[in-house]
Amino acid sequence: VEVLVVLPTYNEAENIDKVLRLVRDAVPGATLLVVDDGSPDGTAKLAAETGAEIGGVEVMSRPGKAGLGSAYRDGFAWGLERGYEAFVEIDSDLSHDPAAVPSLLEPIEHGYDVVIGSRYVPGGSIPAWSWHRRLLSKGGNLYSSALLGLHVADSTAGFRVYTDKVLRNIELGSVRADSYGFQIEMTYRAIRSGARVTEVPIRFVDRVEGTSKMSFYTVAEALSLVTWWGLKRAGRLGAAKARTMRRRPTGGAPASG
Ligand SMILES: Nc1nc2c(ncn2[C@@H]2O[C@H](COP(=O)(O)OP(=O)(O)O)[C@@H](O)[C@H]2O)c(=O)[nH]1
Ligand SMILES: [Mg+2]
Repeated sequence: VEVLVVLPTYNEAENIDKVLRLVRDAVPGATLLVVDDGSPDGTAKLAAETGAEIGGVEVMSRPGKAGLGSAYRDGFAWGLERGYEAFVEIDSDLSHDPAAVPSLLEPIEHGYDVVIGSRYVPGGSIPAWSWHRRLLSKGGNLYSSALLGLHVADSTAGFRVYTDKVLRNIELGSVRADSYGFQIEMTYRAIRSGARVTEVPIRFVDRVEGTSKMSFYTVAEALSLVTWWGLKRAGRLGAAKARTMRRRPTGGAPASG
């Protein structure tokens, strides 16, 4: 399959050269698309320079910081127009090991539509995070799974692969969340669209260079969106149940259709 690796960047000057080389080594045939939001530290220029050396690197320069979710939506749309078949999401800060990309692509060859690089399946790992950082990540995952019926251990993970088919099915243009909320929304939409989703274990490491762009706002956004989607889902499930009961007032033969 034709693989597009999308790397969103905002001020990743210290990481971009290394991550591009490692991704290129891991998936020699893939195209690497850097989606940069006018990083003041010159990330886009550095990406283009590395690209000139290693080949197969495209740089999309957007005018200002518009968020991770928006960067992926633009990157995916770019790739869909050009006929790519598998879309890899990976952070550009080396938290996700580029060498693991082939293990995420493998299930796609076996018919899966979405592959999540998971910290919370056997073999996966997270760094020595403080208890409150752990609680936030684990708690957020449990809350999302429970409210949205996801049956996924790591719905906030940002190391993944999607097929072109699933990206077309989920109506990318109307996805609205950013950051963690974006990952959860994509998971939820993919599952509702009937996609086959699987998780493969990954080792997540804390970034060494540069700083995190994660903020309290993005966590609050994810939390409120999940609650809102959960309420809508409960409403739909309740309405469906009421319909079934109206159709079968005596508890006789199951209603058809
Ligand atoms: N294009 C773009 N990339 C972003 C933006 N915010 C974060 N990123 C990138 O998304 C990836 C993950 O962000 P990071 O700050 O490491 O988040 P964390 O791992 O949750 O702390 C990194 O490659 C960032 O450079 C944004 O607004 N626009
Ligand atoms: Mg990071």
